[in-house]
Amino acid sequence: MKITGIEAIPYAIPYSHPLKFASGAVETADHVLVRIHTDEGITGVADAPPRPYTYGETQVSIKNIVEEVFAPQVIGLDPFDREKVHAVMRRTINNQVAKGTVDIALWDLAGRTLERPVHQLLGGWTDSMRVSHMLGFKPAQELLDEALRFGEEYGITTFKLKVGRRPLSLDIEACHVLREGLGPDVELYLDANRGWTANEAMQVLQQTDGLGLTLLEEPCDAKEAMSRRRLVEKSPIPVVGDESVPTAGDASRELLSGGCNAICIKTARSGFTEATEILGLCTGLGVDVTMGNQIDTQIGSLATVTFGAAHEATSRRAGELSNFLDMADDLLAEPIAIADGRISVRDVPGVGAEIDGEKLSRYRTDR
Ligand code: MUC
Ligand code: MG
Repeated sequence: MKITGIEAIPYAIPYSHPLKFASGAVETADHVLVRIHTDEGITGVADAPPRPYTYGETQVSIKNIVEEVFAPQVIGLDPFDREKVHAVMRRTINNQVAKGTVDIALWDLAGRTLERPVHQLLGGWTDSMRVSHMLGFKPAQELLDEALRFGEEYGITTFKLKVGRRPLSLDIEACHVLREGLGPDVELYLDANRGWTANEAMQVLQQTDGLGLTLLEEPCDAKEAMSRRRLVEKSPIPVVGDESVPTAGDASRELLSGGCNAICIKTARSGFTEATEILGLCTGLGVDVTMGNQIDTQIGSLATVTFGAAHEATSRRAGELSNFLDMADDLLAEPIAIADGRISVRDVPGVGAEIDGEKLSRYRTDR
């Protein structure tokens, strides 16, 4: 079997409810659909969500690196020789989302060829994940209303609150209002997207003590190595690395230097292959993992649940899988359903993302 071509198709779908957080905001899903074609007529597909404010990749840069740099070196290779494709991609540093998307498309291709679901090829642990919903910047009462609505409509009982605002009292108040309004049984954790200093994060932890928060994600820039290490040592809850750990090498550096003691795995920027390496590192060291969301479409969310449900360690905690609900539309032919707070994997060959051709024609921006 040979790879005959790679397409990177830019498209744009607006958000009905844009998400705001400390490092940016997403108003439109300016994503790239990657399709890897083969001489056997089987195609693998995956979605790339550029996040310029986080990783420096844009829709244009992802399209270019995939079509102009990776594709010419990868065409002609057997798609099952994944390590050879990775050797090509490793020569280029960074560009994690572009690389991750090519990797997921290769796994999708493998699943479709072998006629097996990819969650089984990866590990086959279970068939669904609990869903954690992300709450963006809003006044405290609106956050509570949103959480209550998601609890009622979808059965979701885990929420990640976006924090990192100044004055700190904005987020501290939001934590208190949410805990008061949601009761003790709902899981609440925080993600500051580097919005604070490590010492500010410490202050927030002190002033939210007793609220039962479970995790603190990316409180400050990982470059604040000394203060961050002090925060990790003193924090009563795990400090999760997210944008500081897109690769296995980054994860090992942050864990071993004490910059974090839990890891957020995102398939959008690590693919399935590097996510597997990161997961192995975490289980070996005995640190917790979460399955994160890069404000993914339904295609990206299917990839996350495919990886998350495949392994025991990634399915212990709720996965961040619900951001697609804030989009006005999606390319997926058969929409994802959230029932009783869970999303199921698809029992079909590959990752299960069938694309609606009419929608792709409507939303693609290159024609
Ligand atoms: C998150 O967990 O940080 C925000 C920016 C990004 O790249 O991902 C999101 C969610
Ligand atoms: Mg995060």
